[in-house]
Amino acid sequence: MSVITNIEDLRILAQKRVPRMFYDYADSGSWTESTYRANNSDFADMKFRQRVAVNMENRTLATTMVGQAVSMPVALAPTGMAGMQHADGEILAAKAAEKFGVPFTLSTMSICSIEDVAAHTSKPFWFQVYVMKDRDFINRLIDRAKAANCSALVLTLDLQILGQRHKDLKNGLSAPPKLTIPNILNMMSKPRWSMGMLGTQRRTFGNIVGHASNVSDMSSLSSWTSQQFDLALSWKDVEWIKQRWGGKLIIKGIMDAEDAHLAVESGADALIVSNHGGRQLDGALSSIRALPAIVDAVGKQIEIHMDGGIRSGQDVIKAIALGAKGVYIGRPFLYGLGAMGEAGVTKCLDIIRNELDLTMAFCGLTDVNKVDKQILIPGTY
Ligand code: HOC
Repeated sequence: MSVITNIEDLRILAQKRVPRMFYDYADSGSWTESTYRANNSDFADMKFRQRVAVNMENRTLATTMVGQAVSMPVALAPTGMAGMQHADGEILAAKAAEKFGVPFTLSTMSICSIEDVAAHTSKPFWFQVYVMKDRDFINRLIDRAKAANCSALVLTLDLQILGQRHKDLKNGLSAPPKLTIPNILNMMSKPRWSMGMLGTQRRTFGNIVGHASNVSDMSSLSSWTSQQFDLALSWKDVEWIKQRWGGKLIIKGIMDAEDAHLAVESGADALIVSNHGGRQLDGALSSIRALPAIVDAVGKQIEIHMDGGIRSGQDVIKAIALGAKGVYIGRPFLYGLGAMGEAGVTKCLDIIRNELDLTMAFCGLTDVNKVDKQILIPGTY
């Protein structure tokens, strides 16, 4: 690969450099992957109004997400096992995000722990939790996130059961990978990745193994998930977590206006319109198609974020135009991480920032806070 100019270039490089099991884990959806594909393709149907002879000087992308200053309305999404795309992946991504002035969200299912990331960064990052049966473990995670000075908690509500992902089952996904002959051969064909992993101690779930009293073996992820995640999750648990955490709470996985109203009632500060990157309910609407109804329902009461399918700054500005205050990118930064470590995440953010900035100017605006539906052609969104 010569010059990297877009997110697809990073994806191609990551696919070459990351072992198949972990590349596939990041870059797949559930069942037929129809929602996974629609998340991105539905953006392409939306068209911009091009404006000319408008003063394009002094443009700004700076705004806020849950009251916190961000250099552009983009956060890094919580993504499981980022530390398997590249050794120390969560630390590297958090460092790139910090330098860029955008939030990094550490997943509970990360390889590097909350403490690992806190030790290598100097600004607050965000932390993501699920509702697991073991409430003491959630209490301990919340205490650890507070001790690490995390400035927002993201609560995922759409993963109490795991959507079936064919590739993960076929690849026998586990972290660290099981040392079968096919896995060893595949890892040997990825020398940069393998050398990095040999140079780090962080090869399994740092927030969980050694911290949750009932967990010693994470080798079968899907059976672990089905044992640990609480199927009886209710909005009472959300209220409990809000009260236990006491800080900014962002609820992730809202796709329905009725649930959006309940999220408002639970006391959350923001919600994320999300179908988990098309990894859970295959056949659900794309996030960008679900966004307008949720903005109409509760947009005046709660801050609305979205994720799913964003591969460019053009996609970011379309989501902002439809009422999102901020968006999250998952796969784009994982591609960057797998391709080139911290430099790849920085490259990803740089690409998205430039595309967002130039597209805003082409649409005749200079301040991202002024972006609304006026930049889109009616009938295309
Ligand atoms: C297989 C690991 O959000 C995902 C993540 C984390 C899932 C936890 C179980 O894969 O979509």
